[in-house]
Amino acid sequence: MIPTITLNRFIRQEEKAHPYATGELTDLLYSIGLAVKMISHLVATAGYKGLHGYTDKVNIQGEIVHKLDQEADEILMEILSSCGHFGSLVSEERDQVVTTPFESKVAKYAVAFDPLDGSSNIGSNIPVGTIFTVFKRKTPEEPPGIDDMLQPGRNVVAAGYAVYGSMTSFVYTCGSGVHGFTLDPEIGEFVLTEEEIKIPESGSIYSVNEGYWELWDDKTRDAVRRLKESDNPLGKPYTSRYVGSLVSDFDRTLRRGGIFLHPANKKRERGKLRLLYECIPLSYIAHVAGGIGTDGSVNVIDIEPKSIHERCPLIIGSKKEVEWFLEILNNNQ
Ligand code: P6P
Repeated sequence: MIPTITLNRFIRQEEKAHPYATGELTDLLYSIGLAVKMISHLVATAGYKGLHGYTDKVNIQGEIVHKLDQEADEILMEILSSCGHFGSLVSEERDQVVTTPFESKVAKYAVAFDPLDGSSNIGSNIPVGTIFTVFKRKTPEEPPGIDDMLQPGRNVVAAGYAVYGSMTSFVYTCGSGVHGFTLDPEIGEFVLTEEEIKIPESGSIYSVNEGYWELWDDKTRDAVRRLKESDNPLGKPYTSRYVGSLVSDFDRTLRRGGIFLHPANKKRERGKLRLLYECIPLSYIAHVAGGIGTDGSVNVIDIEPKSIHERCPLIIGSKKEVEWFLEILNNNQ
């Protein structure tokens, strides 16, 4: 019988492995786990609660806000702003950084999240997810603000995501190992299912929306064409898989290897995905799991955000495929 190790118990065990841990990171991860469980229930029951469909709002991304985007954002904002550890909070759904009152009990951390990534898929029961990044605030003795968030991914103290699909899974890392959990709705707990997840050195799947073919530059087209033919690391055509929900496409890449990309194109020279709460957390997870995430030139975790909603091209997955793809983009092949 595999021992039932819940997320909270696992996080506590990780805390004990760090003699100088204060328990704050443990507590904030509990809060994130609670918010994710609440969003899982929200997503699972939204269909009959009239929560599919749109609000009358347009967010800073220029996207019509889904009712579920707003609900998930409110759950995360309420749980995380009240847990006492976050001074600054960024949500994909909010134009500005949200700060909590600057009191004597200093909130040491900052968090950025995409509350419900892929929500445009929700009506057709395609998995959606939550993605988060946690930083230590640069100047905790100062009032919180935007500077807390504009840090490169190498400064991440915790990153993770949830996938609300056939099961609700939760994957996170605090820098020493990437760990996976499954929500058991009967007991309301996330139970450990994989410890120390590693991205396979190489894979056999490529994942990209080829509808952008006409907008890509020639090198991107050349690399994608070669993935479909035999002049590539695999020596034969890769299998194509594309869900159109970042958490699903990344989660599959993390476990089975291969490459996912949402590259730059002629209409969006910095791509579609957001740096702070999509590309950095997933690239940090990929890095810890032995893979790599890049914007086509540099490792994503070396990029320092200049604004909280800036976009970033993303090429991520097994080192072998990503490095091969980079050589073509940078004309070494
Ligand atoms: P496209 C969903 O809207 C999202 O932000 C990600 O979840 C997903 O990877 C991407 O957009 C899909 O974009 O341009 O292929 O529809």
